[in-house]
Amino acid sequence: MGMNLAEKIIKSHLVSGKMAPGEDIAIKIDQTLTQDATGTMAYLQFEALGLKKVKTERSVSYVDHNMLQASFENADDHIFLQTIAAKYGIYFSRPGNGICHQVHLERFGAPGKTLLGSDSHTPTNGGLGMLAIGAGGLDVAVAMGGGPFYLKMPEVVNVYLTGKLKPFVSAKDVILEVLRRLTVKGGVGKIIEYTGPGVASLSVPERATITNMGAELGATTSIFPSDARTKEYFRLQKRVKDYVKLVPDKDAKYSQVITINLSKLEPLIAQPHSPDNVIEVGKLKNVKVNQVCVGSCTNSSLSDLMITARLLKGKKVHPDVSTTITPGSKQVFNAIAKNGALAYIIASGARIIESACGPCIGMGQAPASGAVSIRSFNRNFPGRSGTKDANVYLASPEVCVAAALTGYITDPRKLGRFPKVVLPKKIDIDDSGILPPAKNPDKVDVVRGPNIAPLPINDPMPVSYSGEVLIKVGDNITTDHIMPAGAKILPLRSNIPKIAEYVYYQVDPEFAKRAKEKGGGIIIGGDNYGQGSSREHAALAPMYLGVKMVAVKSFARIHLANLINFGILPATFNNPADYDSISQGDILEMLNFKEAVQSSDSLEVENKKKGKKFSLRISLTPRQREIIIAGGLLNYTRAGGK
Ligand code: MIC
Ligand code: SF4
Repeated sequence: MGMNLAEKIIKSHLVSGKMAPGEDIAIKIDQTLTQDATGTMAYLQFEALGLKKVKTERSVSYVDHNMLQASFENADDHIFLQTIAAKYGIYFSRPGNGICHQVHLERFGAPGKTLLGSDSHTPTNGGLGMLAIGAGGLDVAVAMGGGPFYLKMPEVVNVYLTGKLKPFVSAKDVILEVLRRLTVKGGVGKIIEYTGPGVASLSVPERATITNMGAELGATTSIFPSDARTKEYFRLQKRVKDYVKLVPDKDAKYSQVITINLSKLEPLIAQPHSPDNVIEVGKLKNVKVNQVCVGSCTNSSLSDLMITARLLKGKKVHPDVSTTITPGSKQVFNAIAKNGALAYIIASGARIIESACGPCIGMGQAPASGAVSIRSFNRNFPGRSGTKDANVYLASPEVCVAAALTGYITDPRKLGRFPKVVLPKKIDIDDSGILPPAKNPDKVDVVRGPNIAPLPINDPMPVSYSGEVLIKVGDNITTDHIMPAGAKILPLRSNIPKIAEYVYYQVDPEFAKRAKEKGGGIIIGGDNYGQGSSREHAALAPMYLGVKMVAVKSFARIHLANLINFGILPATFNNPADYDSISQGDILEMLNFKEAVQSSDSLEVENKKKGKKFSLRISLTPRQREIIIAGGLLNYTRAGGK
């Protein structure tokens, strides 16, 4: 029987398990990437494994998130990351070199290889036929140490593309359409594989926009074939040697087929506060815009910036709109500087930001109170921009420019004719921003400033447990709710005791205080709990506060793995009425806590306050059960667990 693309790559990397959807498998990881906000923990964890050097084909450490240096913290992190990379055989992409996913696509991604990254948008590199998966930092640390990555064999869903995008309709609209159809939880347990005659009309950066924002579907990853367009991209990047053709077999099977006719797509926009809240731009009337931001790992490629510049050429941004433009990498920045496109942007009155995540993660450019912000980014969760009551919309660079010029959400087709954008056949390739590892690692001292706190270690699981419900939340809770980022909190990523003060800060500022007073406890949640970012701090910081169990209706993939990695028991409700019956402050007693994890799929719970008994479901592999009993993956690995 023929194989699809995802199956082909998984098969050639399979370490254990059966490739049937839902089965537990382990795959070999060829490359890893980290970024600074998750990287400091990942490298402390790698260090704790006690190895001399990474065992991957290529591991790269990027600095792109914590770029504001308002105090010593971020600078401390950068020096730590640079020195630890040099010591352990890791390439180091310096601050200013660009956003991890964009730079990895340009310089390291390779068709047919596997990539594990401590960032949920790692699937960006699926745009060039790579199996690229986001994970928590500890999973990435283990992969750097040569360990396989464990996951459930996903179903493979086919998005079959026909036709060709019309002017002013772009790759962003393709993924917004997929989000509209599948929703933010529609991709859980799935790989989204793009095929069909429409694929050839999309360049690698356009494909990467689509695979990038596939993260918002909750998908394990998204992938495109590697074809003539891929080869063209490798030629531009002067690394044709990394190109291999990779296409699905003609008789490949998929669990579901979704057809999208590119010719029929309209400019789309995701409304506040979820990436799947999608509507045609033309349907929104009289929405006044205060801020526009073009950039982020979704839409900051050379073609995105060239289109933005050409649409701005000879025009001025509206006086009421604060407009920022971020090139995704130094390569893109340099190219637009050399070909003059940057001059059009500057002359338009837009503000240029250095190549980094910036406003996407609330590192600067927080909108004004109650403002409307249109962004070419991938997430518009409440408060993520840094302003709690801002209304953030997500759209293509074309839609962003239309809003910047007119001051209203506007269908970009009203801007007139689509400019002819000719992309250069040649660009400067300059890897001086990527430092190779040291030739003499023994001579490198890892520099640890005061912002680098030691790793907290969890205790093994208790035999029985009785704890208070510290908080009860609803559906689609994001890791931005659980462990917010932004300019104030993100710099504390290397310091768990400090960052733990901010768990659930936006939702309930008293949470951390209460958790400490009660000596830990339990979190109750709804469906798709923990969607969004890969940040393991959303598990690690609750662990530090003594959270022992998170019981919800269903979990998002990466957060579930992170809870297990840090020894917090993830359990699910058998019955929605049990969820309904629980309130914050209830005491839940589980006399067979450890025994259930050892050997059962069911955990008996008594709600002491309500005098009610019910059971929770435990769906864990034998290995995951051992990890939780040990108090987390680090304890488990140190004790010789594989
Ligand atoms: C994000 O887009 O939410 C982040 C910030 O890149 C995160 C990683 C992090 O929280 O450090 C992600 O996507 O995984
Ligand atoms: Fe950075 Fe935003 Fe991309 Fe996350 S989504 S990696 S914060 S640009």
